[in-house]
Amino acid sequence: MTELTGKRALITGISGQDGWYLTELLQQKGYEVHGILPSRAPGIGEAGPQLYYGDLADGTTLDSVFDQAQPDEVYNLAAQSHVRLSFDLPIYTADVTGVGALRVLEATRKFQDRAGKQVKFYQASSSEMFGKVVETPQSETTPFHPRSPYACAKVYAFWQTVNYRESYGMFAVNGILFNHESPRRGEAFVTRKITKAAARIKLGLQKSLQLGNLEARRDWGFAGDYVDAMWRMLQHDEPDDFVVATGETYSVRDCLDAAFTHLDLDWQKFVQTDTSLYRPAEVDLLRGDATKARENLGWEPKVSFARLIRMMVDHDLDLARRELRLQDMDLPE
Ligand code: F7E
Repeated sequence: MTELTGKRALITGISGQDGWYLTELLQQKGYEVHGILPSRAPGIGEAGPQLYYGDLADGTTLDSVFDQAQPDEVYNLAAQSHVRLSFDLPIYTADVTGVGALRVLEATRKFQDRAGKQVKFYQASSSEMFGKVVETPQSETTPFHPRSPYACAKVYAFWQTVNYRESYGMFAVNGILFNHESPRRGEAFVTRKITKAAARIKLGLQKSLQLGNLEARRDWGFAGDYVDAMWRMLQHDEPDDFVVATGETYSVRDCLDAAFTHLDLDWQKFVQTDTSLYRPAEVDLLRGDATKARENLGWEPKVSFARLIRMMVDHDLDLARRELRLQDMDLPE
């Protein structure tokens, strides 16, 4: 591995799942990591990056953060990233997820001029942009058909990134990442909701689980593998856009099977469907083709779907055991 000590990275959304894994990866590579987060978050502080408070809905502090962080690479991971919630908060989502990316791009362009050095920009684009898919598997050449306010905002940010590359010659890239999960995944996303519930049901802490559409299919990978693809995109000779995916697709039902079977439970006894958890428009099936990333970046996923779900269930079982002990001791958490 090349010695990279001395490089500086700025990560927006550093307190999210991907921000945490990316911080660890970059620190291992000798980067000095700086990050923007909207409020105090547990976990990431322990990793030791330099933190700044900021919200992409308010871009006024970005210039001064850039001047302090002096980044060589910028990773824009911040977003209102929950698809279902984006139907309730469409304008906020457009502002943070769409225009927020433009605010970071513009701050990067201006800082690049001030600093007189190249600053590389990574945009967290999403497979949700393919939405009502026109072909399967989806690749870099598949047209977009977004199906939610979140996906529309991501399409806007995608094209702004391409335009900054083409208009200003910036090293600006889009990683079109398919769903990626881990024990650090937010509890409102379906895999984590399932693994947490399975573990709590196993220990008698919960009796049932309410879910929406069980037939939806996703290409689920491990977040730890996917942040490595982000970094590789910024080390590539040319700025370009890449799909990052496993090439396999599973249903929510398959995820239930994998999680509950790992704990010797039959999910059918505990799961109820709740139509209020359905989305006004659903993305039925996603499966990515990451050939371009494999051939050009030498990237490939290492963790299978089955191993990923087991890893998440085992982690949530530890948390549930801790919850049970606290309950038995009648101590506040
Ligand atoms: O839903 C179905 C739901 O919320 C997956 C984000 O990171 O990945 C994520 O977006 C599927 C959908 O992820 C529940 O209808 C059923 O079909 O885990 P999710 P997502 O919407 O695919 C992409 C790549 C992103 O960019 C996003 O930021 O599961 N589903 N029942 C449910 N989903 C949730 N959340 N909760 C349920 O109860």
